[in-house]
Amino acid sequence: MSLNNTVACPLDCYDACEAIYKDDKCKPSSDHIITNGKLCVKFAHLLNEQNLQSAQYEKNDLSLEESLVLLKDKLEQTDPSKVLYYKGSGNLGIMQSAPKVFFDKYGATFTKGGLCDEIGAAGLEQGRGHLVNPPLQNLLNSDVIIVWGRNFSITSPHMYELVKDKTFITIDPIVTDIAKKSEIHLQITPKTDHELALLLTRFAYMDDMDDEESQEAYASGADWFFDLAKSRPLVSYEATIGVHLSQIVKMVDLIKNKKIAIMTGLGVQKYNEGSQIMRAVDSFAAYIGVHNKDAGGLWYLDDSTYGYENQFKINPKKRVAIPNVDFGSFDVVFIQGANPVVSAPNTQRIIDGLKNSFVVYFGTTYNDTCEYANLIIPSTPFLEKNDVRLSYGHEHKAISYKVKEAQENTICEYDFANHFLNAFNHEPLKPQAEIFEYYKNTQPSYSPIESFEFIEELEIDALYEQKKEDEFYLITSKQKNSLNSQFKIDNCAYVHPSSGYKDGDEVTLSTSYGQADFTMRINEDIKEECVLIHAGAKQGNYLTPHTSDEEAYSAIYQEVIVSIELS
Ligand SMILES: Nc1nc2c(c(=O)[nH]1)N[C@H]1C(S)=C(S)[C@@H](COP(=O)(O)OP(=O)(O)OC[C@H]3O[C@@H](n4cnc5c(=O)[nH]c(N)nc54)[C@H](O)[C@@H]3O)O[C@H]1N2
Ligand SMILES: Nc1nc2c(c(=O)[nH]1)N[C@H]1C(S)=C(S)[C@@H](COP(=O)(O)OP(=O)(O)OC[C@H]3O[C@@H](n4cnc5c(=O)[nH]c(N)nc54)[C@H](O)[C@@H]3O)O[C@H]1N2
Ligand SMILES: [Mo]
Repeated sequence: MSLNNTVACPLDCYDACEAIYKDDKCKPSSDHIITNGKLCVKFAHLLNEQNLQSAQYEKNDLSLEESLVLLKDKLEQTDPSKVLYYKGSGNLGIMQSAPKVFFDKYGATFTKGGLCDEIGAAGLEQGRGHLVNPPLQNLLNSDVIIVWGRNFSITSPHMYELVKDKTFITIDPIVTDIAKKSEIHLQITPKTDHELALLLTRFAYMDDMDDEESQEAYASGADWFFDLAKSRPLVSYEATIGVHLSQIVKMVDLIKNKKIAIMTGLGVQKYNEGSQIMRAVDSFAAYIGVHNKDAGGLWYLDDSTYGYENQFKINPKKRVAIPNVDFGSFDVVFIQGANPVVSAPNTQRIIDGLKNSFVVYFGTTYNDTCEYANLIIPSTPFLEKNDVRLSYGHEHKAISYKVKEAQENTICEYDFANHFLNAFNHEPLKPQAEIFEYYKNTQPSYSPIESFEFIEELEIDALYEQKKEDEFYLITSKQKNSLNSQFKIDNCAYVHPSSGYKDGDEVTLSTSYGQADFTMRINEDIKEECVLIHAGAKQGNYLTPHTSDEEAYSAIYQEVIVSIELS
């Protein structure tokens, strides 16, 4: 065991904190700039998790060794292309990628796209080639922070803590925690952020805020983008976006001549044309010259491995899009660190598919998906394995040393990969210490945006044109005390008092994809005509589409209209 005693929070979160392990306890690190001497409630929940103690086959305990033999036999008997490798984001340490190398060499089918940020990432990459957040120092140097489709203080509480005294503007259909702390809150109609970006561009132009100098330095197509912004009468935006022009004037006043940070999140992109929407937001940012300065910039969930050489390179022959993967069409489904029964879209379809396949679950806890697993292999919990945690929110990494002996009957992802590489006569991975040291010691330098192309046309079907008066937009976003489907889950549906429902009403929600029962909660913070169901709610994804967006093979959780009936 190493004398080094830092551990990295493995949870899927912008913050990626570091703790010090001492006397059987985790204390927050004060040296890690993001953690800054505090840990959050989700980390505390993680430490209290009931981890899997034993492998299981058809709900009966067996030894780890027996479970690995069983899996080997099963893989030998199956046509590799009929084996699906499905990885979630239960742990974001880099060692989680080790099993990919085995499944690639074996010839399994992989997934493509994602359930998270991939749509927005595609939009940003189209405009600027790569996806790298500005340095954290730029955020600290900014004057005004525009929080755009992100629940900043809840989903990245540590990053928020570092800048909480700045001036905030929030763009969100919900009166979020950060909206309450903001100078201005634009309570926008869902899926109209591209329209808002165009409207802001118009006002910025009128206020001489277009930054021609920086546009010339690295961008092309600003004129086309401005033409797009001009193509509609100003007042027509009020009705569709649901925001008064006076608020836009106020916002433009507040950001003029200021160093602006734009913190974008998943909210703008959970739609079929989410990549276009995100690119429109980024184009507004480029128009007013937010990029490539030493203060401010635009942040999203970035490619945290940018600048590193991938130590787990793969080249799968076949991939299937993750939102509409049909588990039932595979003979074996291997699920690692994911809980698709709650987190993936169209729950009924997921369950039907899992029932028709041999399901192997490789994870740390017994989750909803384990109910449908034929074989469960316990993964070693994070305190018992070496790892490096990169962040998609900022450039600071966290190092995780093995601080406890691994529990018997568990196996870590690296050892799992090598075990099967060996069993199938493939070359082993590089030594784990070498991979660990590489990620620990490599520090890619910041890559600014080299060239930027403004979005020049937008083809987006509005949800407001499809929604009937008595129907609702679906908002599904994160909750404070849970991490996706893990920990403390709130299963209710929230609506505005104007909906006419009463607190505690039992209702059935339906969409063209499915239906489910909920208890209603009435809350002034919800925009009228919206229904909020948190990520991780057991029933939420019975309502969501199992179709991919137009660009990134990724899930479009909010591309639905909801009907509500008292049950
Ligand atoms: N506490 C907690 N923290 C987390 C997580 C968690 O589960 N719990 N999950 C982690 C993960 S996996 C991720 S990917 C990140 C995501 O973190 P965020 O990017 O903050 O994502 P969400 O919470 O899904 O939604 C962001 C906001 O978008 C708003 N929104 C919805 N629709 C629209 C729209 O059309 N336009 C605009 N402008 N806003 C809209 C929602 O009301 C919500 O406030 O958080 C990470 N951090
Ligand atoms: N309705 C709706 N659905 C959503 C979202 C939403 O906003 N709304 N958000 C989406 C987003 S952004 C994301 S990222 C996905 C997340 O979806 P998933 O990736 O499926 O994540 P979780 O549901 O948190 O399940 C993670 C599981 O990982 C396991 N695990 C934890 N640590 C380890 C480990 O060290 N090793 C292994 N092998 N397993 C481990 C735990 O058993 C846990 O149950 O959900 C998506 N689903
Ligand atoms: Mo995510």
